[in-house]
Amino acid sequence: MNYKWWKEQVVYQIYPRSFFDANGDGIGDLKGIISKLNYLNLLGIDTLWISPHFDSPNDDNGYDIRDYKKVMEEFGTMEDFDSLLEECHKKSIRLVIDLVVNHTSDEHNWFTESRSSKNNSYRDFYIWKKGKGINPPNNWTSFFGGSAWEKTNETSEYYLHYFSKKQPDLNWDNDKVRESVYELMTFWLNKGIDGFRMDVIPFISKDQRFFNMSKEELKTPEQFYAKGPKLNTYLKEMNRKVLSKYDIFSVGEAFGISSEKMMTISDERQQELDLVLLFDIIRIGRDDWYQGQWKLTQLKKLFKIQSNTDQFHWPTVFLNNHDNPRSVSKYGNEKKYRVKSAKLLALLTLTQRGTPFLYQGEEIGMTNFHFDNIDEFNDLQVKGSLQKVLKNKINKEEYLKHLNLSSRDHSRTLMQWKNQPQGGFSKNENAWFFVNPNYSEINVEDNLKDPESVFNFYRKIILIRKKSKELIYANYKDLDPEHSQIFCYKRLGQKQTYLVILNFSSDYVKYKIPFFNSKYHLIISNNSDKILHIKSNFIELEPWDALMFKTSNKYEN
Ligand code: TEU
Ligand code: CA
Repeated sequence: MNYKWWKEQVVYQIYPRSFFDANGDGIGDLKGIISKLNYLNLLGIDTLWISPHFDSPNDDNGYDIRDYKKVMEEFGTMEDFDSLLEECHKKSIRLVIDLVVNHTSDEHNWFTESRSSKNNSYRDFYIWKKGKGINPPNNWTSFFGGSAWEKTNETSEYYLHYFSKKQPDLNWDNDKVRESVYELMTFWLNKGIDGFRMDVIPFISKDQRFFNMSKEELKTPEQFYAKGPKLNTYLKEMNRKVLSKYDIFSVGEAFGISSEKMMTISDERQQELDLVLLFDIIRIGRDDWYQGQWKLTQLKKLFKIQSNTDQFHWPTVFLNNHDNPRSVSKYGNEKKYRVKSAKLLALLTLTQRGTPFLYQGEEIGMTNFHFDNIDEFNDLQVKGSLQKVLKNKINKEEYLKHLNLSSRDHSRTLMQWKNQPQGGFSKNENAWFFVNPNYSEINVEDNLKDPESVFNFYRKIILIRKKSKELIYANYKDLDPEHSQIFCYKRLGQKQTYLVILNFSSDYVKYKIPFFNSKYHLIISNNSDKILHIKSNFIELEPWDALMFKTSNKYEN
């Protein structure tokens, strides 16, 4: 096993727009992040990843970049960024930024040049094709609704956009595009940032045949787009020319790729990316906006796949991000057992094999928001998909019901700091987005005061992790893959073994622990630390109980 700092860290993702508004204009900002660094330090996280902070017209909240070397005005200035970096480093927090280079904004000057004429020197920065009669060049679709092609008046050709039409895809087959990307990466690296989270990185290489997708492929375009022939080549080049020259880490968002492909991208011997954010777990039961049922046995299977990778791979573990619903609402019980199940999910995330990525608000058990109406959503994907939904004869109520389970906006409501208007996020009554009305019960201030809070539970486990490299690097073994309510696994270290038992249900369960050992002692639980030793291999589990035991390996087997 290769020891690396980025395997041992706990990452915390911030969506700056919703985190904290320091200047009272109703939009979160960089100064807001700076003012909360003590809070993050207390939680014990090592690395911050901030969602895009660059100049943007905000068609997709910053994932459409107009100028890669300028800070979004609403978020502050370059001086603010520099002091954020400095303050993070003073507190030994690493800062990772979002690299969005599959596409730019259509307002980026590369694109305004590119669209202006066929012989402009930036023409080939993007992908331009002639239409087929009155139709676009092929049947590729955009994730935000409709065709992935948009025609412009200037030259009557179409450009490709996998996301909104304000997010034209860059042409990575053009050497100058790749050089420009490496140059902007170097700009930020020379400031001293500690790494990149790479947005939809599997999509950068396009299949140059531009064939139509088959009916099957149209169902999951992300899998098709992620199969571009030169992905590995370009990542190797990027690594050689840029990444390898700095002591940083890279994590690729891997929407659309299988766990097998993930293995090629994050294989240490291949020198491409360090880590990959695989989507299988976070998308369990999902089909686009549709959230179906899922089973614990399926979830366990997915953890098993990513945790049992060989020594050349290091997985990531995350149950939340800015594109997905709140974990306690999806995997836990957001009502009666909210606190307990949020703690269970904390124990799961922080004791699996891999680098954990937490998302703002998760550490206090924030829940999904309830939307009454489709017009209440901010996310452009909601309106973008509406046409398709209606065309497929699904009524609006059905769509809304699923959006209330699956929408990206659940994670984008305001961070809940205090029992105050706007949840203490802003002094401005007109913040850019909703605050969940449950901020009166769920907020940071109350969490800090209560020793039994979700926050303090996260803090405790993070501390346990920090003190034990053994736990971090231990092997993973699912002891009971077929049980429908209990997730029971071991982490087998060199000298110590950890046993984790999670009751993923609101039932009382009498459980027989497989491979019992009487020397196990409890090191943390979400049930007032009642059970200190397991006396027999039968254990009475209460709803959403989560326990971790430890033993010395001399008692194992
Ligand atoms: O998202 C990748 C992505 O395609 C999905 O996770 C996305 O949420 C979409 O809804 C799939 O249906 C990344 C960013 O995380 C996301 O916020 C951006 O909107 C997207 O890329 C485009 O940059
Ligand atoms: Ca602000």
